This record gives sequence, C-alpha cells and structure tokens, in this order.
Amino acid sequence: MTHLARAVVWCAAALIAMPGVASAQQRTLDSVKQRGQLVCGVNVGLAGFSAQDDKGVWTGLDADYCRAIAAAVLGDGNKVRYVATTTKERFTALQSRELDVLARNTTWTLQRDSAQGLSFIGVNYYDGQGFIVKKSANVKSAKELAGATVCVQSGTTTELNLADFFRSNKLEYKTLVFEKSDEALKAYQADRCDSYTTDVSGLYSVRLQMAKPADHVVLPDIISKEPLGPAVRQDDGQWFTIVKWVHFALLNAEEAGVTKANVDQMLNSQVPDVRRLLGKEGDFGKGLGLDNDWAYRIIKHVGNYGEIFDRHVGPDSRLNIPRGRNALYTQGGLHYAPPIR
Ligand SMILES: N[C@@H](CCC(=O)N[C@@H](CS)C(=O)NCC(=O)O)C(=O)O
Repeated sequence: MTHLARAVVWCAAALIAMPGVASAQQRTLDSVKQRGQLVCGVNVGLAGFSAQDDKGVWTGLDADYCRAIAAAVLGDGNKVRYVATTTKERFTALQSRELDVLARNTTWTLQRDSAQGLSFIGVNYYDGQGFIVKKSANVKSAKELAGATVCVQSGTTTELNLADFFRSNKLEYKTLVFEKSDEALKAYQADRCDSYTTDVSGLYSVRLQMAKPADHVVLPDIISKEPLGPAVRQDDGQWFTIVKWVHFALLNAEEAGVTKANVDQMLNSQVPDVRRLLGKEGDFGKGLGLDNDWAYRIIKHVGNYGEIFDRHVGPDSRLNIPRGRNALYTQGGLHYAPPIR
C-alpha cells in the first residue's frame, strides 16, 4: 500500500470512529423541526430588543427575529422557547447547543465571528456606544468626562471601547465594572459613578427605567461602531443561510412595500419581486430546505423590518429612536438586502 492509500484508509476509519463528527452533522434545521420549537437566546430584559411584558410575552426587535425564524421554519411564529441570557453566558449557551440562535443586542466583531465560533448573519440594528450623564452635571461632551468614574458592564464590547476612548484622548478615568446591567445602573443612580456607558439604544432603554428620565441626558458622542445582529454556530452552513435570509426577507419586504396588513392582497400582485418574495413564482424555498411560502409566513406573523423597528424602537414605541442609519438604503440608510432571485 502506498503512503497515500494508507492515509486515506486511516482517515476513513478515524471518521467512522469519531462520534463527534457524526453529531456535528446533525443539522440545526432538523433538530428544530423535530422539536417543533425554535430555541432563541435573548436578553434578560432590554426594552426595545427583548423583554417580557406584563403578560410574560417576550417583546422587542430581537424577540421578533426569533418569531420570524420560527414562522419561516415551522410555519408558526409562536413556536419559540426564549432563553434569557446575560452578557457573560450568551456565547457559551450558543456554542454548547443550548440555543439554535442568539438574538441579543450582540455586536458583530472579528473575534466573535472567528475564534469565538460564531457566525453573524447580518446586522439587525446599527448602533454605536454612547454615555448617559445626569443633567445636573452640566456635561456637554464625553471629552469633558476627564477624571470621571464610569459604570460599565463586563463581557461587552462596551468595556473595551471605553478603555480605547479614554486612552486615545489621553484622559484619566476610573471604571466600576458590573456583571449585570441593573447593578451598573443602580450604582450610577446612587452617584457611585458619573456616567453609565453602553450602546446608545440601550441608553434610551435604561433611561426609561430611571425614576426621573428627564434628569438624564445621552451625550451626542458616539465612540464606536456596534453592528448588532443575530448569530449562529459556525458548523452549520444551511442554518446560517436560513437565518440570514429571514433577515433579508424582512428587508426585501419593506423595500417592496409588503406589510403584515397587505401581505394577503399582495399574493395577487403582478410585480415580479413581490411574487418571488411571497413564493408565487420560482422555487426559492427549496434551496433553503423550506416551503416556498417561507417569507410570506414571516411577514404574515411579524410584518416587515420597518414595521418591527417602528413597533419596538421607533415612533410606535416608548424609545422613539429615529430610524437614522437603520433606514433602508433607498431612504439614505444602511440596510441593503441581496435580491431573491
Ligand atoms: N453590544 C454590546 C453590549 C451588549 C450588552 O450586553 N449590553 C448590556 C447593556 S444595554 C445589556 O444588554 N445588558 C442587559 C443585561 O445583561 O441584563 C456587546 O455585544 O458586547
């Protein structure tokens, strides 16, 4: 036997003997279907992204992404089990297969997208890091925070950007680091720190929790890029493609003017883009391992991206954040989805 032939035989035997290889091939799509439920990792409670309302229903932009995936895959957006994860637990929960997807205001970074074993499917919210201060402090810019104590949450990009910002501006500062955001907020409100820092959307969200929201100002400085998006494990290309196209379908639906209210009427549309989106033309579900009406089901259940945005973080929500960079590219924003074709 040549060296090459021996190597081939050895490799084949090793593959058969290694149980890990077989189980790595257990596709997420198959397990979600078998279970009849999507397991979605979300934030413990961050208004606008994922938080339980007074009836215990998970609400928010990320929570609706979980519903959209369940609608596409299982035909029912209610078939979701939400798993509340902290900043610290979120990645291990996904890696250990406890979750099918993580949709938890998580920033897409190189380290997380490579060494951490995750694959980000896109950006469902373009954010940036900011600071909140008490109005009474009369601070107008983050650069006036020299010598200040800043409260921050551990295991976040926030903690790292904070250090970069003060170092590159040659400013002295102190931090108080907390594992949970409510602990950090308590410290900020008890005047143990002068400022609290996180993603700007999070600042809007936590300001609502304060006793007197009007006593706090979000400073205009944005010190980082925080592209937030859902992530899946790296070992399942089919699942990665499905979750990515759920996101693209939400954007394409908005671009084509397909809404939760008009989606049934739109089934009769003669516009080619709409017909392909809703599965009236072509065989686009097949390549994903889904039925051709996969995108119809998403829109029927949660509406399009713009509707989700308006409902949870935009004008129809208490956060009332302007659409800004989160508008479609056709409106001067950054959201741009590849075509269904
Ligand atoms: N986008 C940043 C920060 C995400 C993050 O966890 N932010 C905090 C502050 S808004 C949070 O969600 N805390 C809620 C909690 O842990 O209860 C990251 O991915 O590291």
